[in-house]
Amino acid sequence: MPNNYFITTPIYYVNDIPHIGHAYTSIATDFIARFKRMSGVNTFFLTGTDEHGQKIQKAATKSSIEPIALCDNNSIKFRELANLLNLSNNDFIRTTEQRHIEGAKSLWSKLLNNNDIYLDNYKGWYSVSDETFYNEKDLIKQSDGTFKTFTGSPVEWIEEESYFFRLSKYSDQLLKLYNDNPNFILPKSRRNEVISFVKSGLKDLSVSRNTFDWGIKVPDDEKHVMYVWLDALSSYPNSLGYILDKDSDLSSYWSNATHIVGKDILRHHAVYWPAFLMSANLELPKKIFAHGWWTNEGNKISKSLGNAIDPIEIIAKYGLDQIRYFLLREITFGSDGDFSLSALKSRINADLSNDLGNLCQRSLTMIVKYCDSTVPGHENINDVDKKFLSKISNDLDELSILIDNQEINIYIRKIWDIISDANKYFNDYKPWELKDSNRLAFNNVLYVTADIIKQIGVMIYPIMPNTSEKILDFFDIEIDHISFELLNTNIAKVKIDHIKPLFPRVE
Ligand code: ME8
Repeated sequence: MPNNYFITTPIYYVNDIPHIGHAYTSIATDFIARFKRMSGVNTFFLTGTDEHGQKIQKAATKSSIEPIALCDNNSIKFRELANLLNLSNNDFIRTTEQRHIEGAKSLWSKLLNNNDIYLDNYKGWYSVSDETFYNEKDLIKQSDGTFKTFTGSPVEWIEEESYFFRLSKYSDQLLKLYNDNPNFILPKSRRNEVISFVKSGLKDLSVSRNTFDWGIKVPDDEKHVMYVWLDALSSYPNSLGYILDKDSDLSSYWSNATHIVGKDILRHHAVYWPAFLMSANLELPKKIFAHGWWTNEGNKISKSLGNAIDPIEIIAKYGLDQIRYFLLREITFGSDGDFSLSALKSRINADLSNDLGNLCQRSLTMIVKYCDSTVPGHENINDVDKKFLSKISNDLDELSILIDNQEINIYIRKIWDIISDANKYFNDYKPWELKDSNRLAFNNVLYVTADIIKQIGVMIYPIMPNTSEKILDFFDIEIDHISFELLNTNIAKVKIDHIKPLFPRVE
């Protein structure tokens, strides 16, 4: 089996501009993609935009423009955000692209050929904001008698002719899938929610709409457009050309696919999506990971509250790597968390400026000042130092397991434990007291500290690629082909000619 790995973010709706929640999912996915590539895995990372459906059509009407014009305008903003976030994505798919439309239609035909699609009438609740059909029992009744969804969105009652997918037929197969593959849905708490949902009884799913026309036309019945989720989910394999051609150049990536999503859209990915693929006789993804929800200073982030955090603004103010670090470090990946400026500033000042920045600054400046800018040799290294320097290499397997379980913040904590050990090492040996009295010991402390800084530079690459590049550049190491091999690069006698502060403190 080829050493391939496919990882995706959700494809984001273009009814509005991106906010911090989108940036979060993308950064976390980028972290995993970069880590996998460093581990020598051929990684294909997909992101993109979801451009059909009633929500987009309504937003376009509101702005008095054609839906495609709205899509073009806002899709570019998501693409620009991907650049700004320094995402290492291999593809950016738009659901208005022909390659996607053909793949989505082909998926529909496969479901139809398997006799899983039939025409009937839908009568029930629909949330345009979530683009989701809801059973009344899954809605929250408010004091004024109206209903809202668990995501807080309003619902409307709709009645229209619709094609249905025989979702109910797949209940047992889905439960078997979850049972046979305990890591198919992570984290575990969310897996349990999905299992309860399926066990509570699946109804057939409406998979077309005919009261508006902004979507992919149903093959052979142009009065209907495909339900936007059936359309959108197929974008993942369509990026690889897999639905149209299982033997396409990139199709083999599909056999090892991981979808990173927010908890709001887990049901679509963990229930509808595998059922569609089972019906179409296509391979299933290997893992669906649902992360938690960010609030802003304790409040739900929503357009109506006017409190959406603009990633462009916050990055301009605090720096990209600072924001990447904060988002990945602040909360357990999978749990909810709160975005507060005080927490952001304290992470920047304590973890980045003090712990990492000062470690580099004070130790490497000593090399520049007292060692003719040259990293000392390691002739005097003792067993205790050797053990310290081999810690990261020895822990690599354990760190990889953390990433396979999506435990990103624990990975970061472990790297910061090493930074703290390095600071302690430097403080305990007090090289400033040794520089005249014991040159051998002085050189040794500076060598060991510089080497551990180099290793930290390698390990922070998935978190903060720009900072990683800056640190490795101190030692003249280029990161074009970054891999864990760089942990072993010998830096003795390397010339260091410029030490720039990494993270200015913030007020
Ligand atoms: O659902 N906290 O697109 P979308 C954390 N087009 N993550 C958040 C967040 C928050 N407050 N707000 C949004 C869609 N997200 C569909 C997906 S995939 C085939 C189709 C992130 O623009 C999170 O990943 O509404 C969430 O699942 C996603 O943005 C929803 O993006």
